[in-house]
This record gives sequence, C-alpha cells and structure tokens, in this order.
Amino acid sequence: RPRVLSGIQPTSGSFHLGNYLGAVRQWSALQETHDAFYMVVDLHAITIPKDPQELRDNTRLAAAQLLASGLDPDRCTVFVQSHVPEHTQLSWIMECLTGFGEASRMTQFKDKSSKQGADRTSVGLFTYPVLQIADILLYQANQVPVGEDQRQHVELTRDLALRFNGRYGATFTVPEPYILKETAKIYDLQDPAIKMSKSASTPKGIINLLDEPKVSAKKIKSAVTDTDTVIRFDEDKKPGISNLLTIYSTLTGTGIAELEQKYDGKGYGALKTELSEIVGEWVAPFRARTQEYLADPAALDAVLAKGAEKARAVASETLALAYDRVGFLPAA
Ligand code: AQP
Repeated sequence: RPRVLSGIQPTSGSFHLGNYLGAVRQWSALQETHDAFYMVVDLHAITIPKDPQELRDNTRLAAAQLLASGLDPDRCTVFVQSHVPEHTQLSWIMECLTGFGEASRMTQFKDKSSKQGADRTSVGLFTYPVLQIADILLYQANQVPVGEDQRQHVELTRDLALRFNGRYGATFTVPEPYILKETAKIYDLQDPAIKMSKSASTPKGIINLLDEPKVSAKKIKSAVTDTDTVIRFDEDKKPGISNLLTIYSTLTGTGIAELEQKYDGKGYGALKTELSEIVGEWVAPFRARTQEYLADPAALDAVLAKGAEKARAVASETLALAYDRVGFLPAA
C-alpha cells in the first residue's frame, strides 16, 4: 500500500474547522487505502513559546481529537513526534542541505516572523519547514495530506529529497502533496480573504470543534457575506457565501449545485441557521468521543506508546540508511 504521513500541532486546544476539513477528514479516509502515519507535532509547537503543562495537556487533547475524528490505531499509526528522536536527527542533515535563501522564501515564515519581529522570532520557526522535511522523508511517504497552506513546504520536501538522492544515491521517496481542491482552504468567517487560522483569525472568525454548538452558531450567523441575497458559489464575488457552502457541502456530502438549488430564493439567514444546526449535530458526537478518550489518559498514552514503537521501526531504518549514505561512521 502507498504510504501517507501528516501531522497537526497541539497548539491551542481545539482543532478548528479548517484543520478538520482541510486535513484530518482526509486522514481517516486514507487509513483505509494507505499505510498511514499521523502525528501530533509537539516539536513544531515550541517554535513559539509554550507553557509546559499546557503543551502536555494539548498534546493529549490533540491525540484524543484525532481518535475522535475516526483514526483507528489498528488501521493507522498515531504517535507523538517527540517520541521518535529520529525526526530531529534527520532534520540536522536536511538543514545542512537546505539553502538559507530557499528557507527564507517560505511564506509562512515570512508572515509569522514579520508579525513577531526579528528578535522574538526563533531560529526554530525558521528551520521548522526543514524539520517537516525530515518528518515526511523518514517514513518514505508517497503522499502528504495537508491544506493548501502547507503546499510550499511539501514542494520544498520534494526538492530536498531529489537533492539528497542526487548527491548520495537513491534514498528517499519523493512525496506528492495530497490536497483536495474543495477543502484546500477554509476561510475565516469574519474575513473570507484569509484562511481560518488559530494565529491569524479573531475568535469570531474561527469555528472550534470543541466549542459549545451555540457559540459556533452565533459565529456562523454573524459570518461576513456580501450585500447581495443570491446563494451561489462564486469564490471571487461571494467568498463568504462560498465558504459557508463548502463547509455545508463537505459536512453533509451534498453537492454545491444541489445546495444552490435548495436555497434558491431563500435568504442568507436560512443558510446560516441550517448550517449552524449541521455543525452542531456534527460536533456533538465528536466532542463526546474526545471527552471519552481524555477520561482515560493511561489508555490514551498506551495508544501513543504503541504508535511511537511502530513509527520508530520505520524511522530508525530510514535514518540508518541516511547516516550511512552521508558517510557517518557506524557506532561500533
Ligand atoms: N483554514 C484551513 N483550511 C484548510 N486546511 C487548513 N489547515 C489549517 N488551517 C486550514 C491544515 O490543518 C493541518 C494542521 O495544521 P497545523 O498543524 O498547522 O495546525 P494549526 O497550527 O492549528 O493551523 P493554523 O490554525 O493554520 O495555525 P497557524 O496559522 O498558527 O499556523 C495542516 O495540514 C494544515 O494545512
């Protein structure tokens, strides 16, 4: 079976709808057809200062949400990045192959560092895409299911895999991004020109899956749309309505054309009210399942320990090969 790998940061508690529709939803589908590895990327999370206890809690919370989203540890490998030291070990080799200029061109780094200012931006935030290269190449992943915002990092991973293979001989699988067009980018409800994001969105613009449904309903009802009244998918002229249609369509499996027909002649209010109900109905079992997994941290930790063991078996083999190719003397 082809292999996939992806990860999510244990940043601030709840996953948001962008994380779920853009990435995690595909992950559970892919576990049926692929040899799938999914991780909570706690090493990436500390590129921005984190309270240690919060990080620990959020790492378990992220793992619980992954399982609640349908990832089945018997059908895929779910683990925590820091449990597999090979990630940082391969990352160093990749740092030595990555140009300073090409790392500087990563738009996510440019955006985040320009907001923080040079002195508050860590070197870790700069090298984060290189750690991501190691994450992917260690598992010889064929595909990387992510949202559009991660495309550039996967492209860099491809460049580096080819560079390593060219210099040292065929070693790494060159991965492809796996990005579904319809859900590649879920937009902020208050500003449909930007992606829904923990760090950039205002609380009103972001739907957190673990929030009370009535909180999310209020946000959906005050989502920014346009002054027209026609419900039609048109990302250029009607980005707000198009975003709501995308969310509605993916959560219910109803085609966009069917939704346009259903809401023909009805106002934006009707769409927003019904979408609020759909989101509320969808999150209820998700929230309950997440709480169940959290209620038994020992069982959750055991799932993660087993996942780390499976992940290390693959990662250590790839790292040993890379160390050998680079010319590191084997430890006697
Ligand atoms: N708005 C989005 N639309 C589609 N996909 C998205 N992803 C994130 N936002 C959207 C995808 O979710 C996966 C996990 O991303 P992450 O670990 O970067 O999660 P995050 O830090 O929670 O994402 P944010 O909110 O975007 O945080 P910031 O802005 O702080 O970096 C990835 O596959 C991502 O593409």
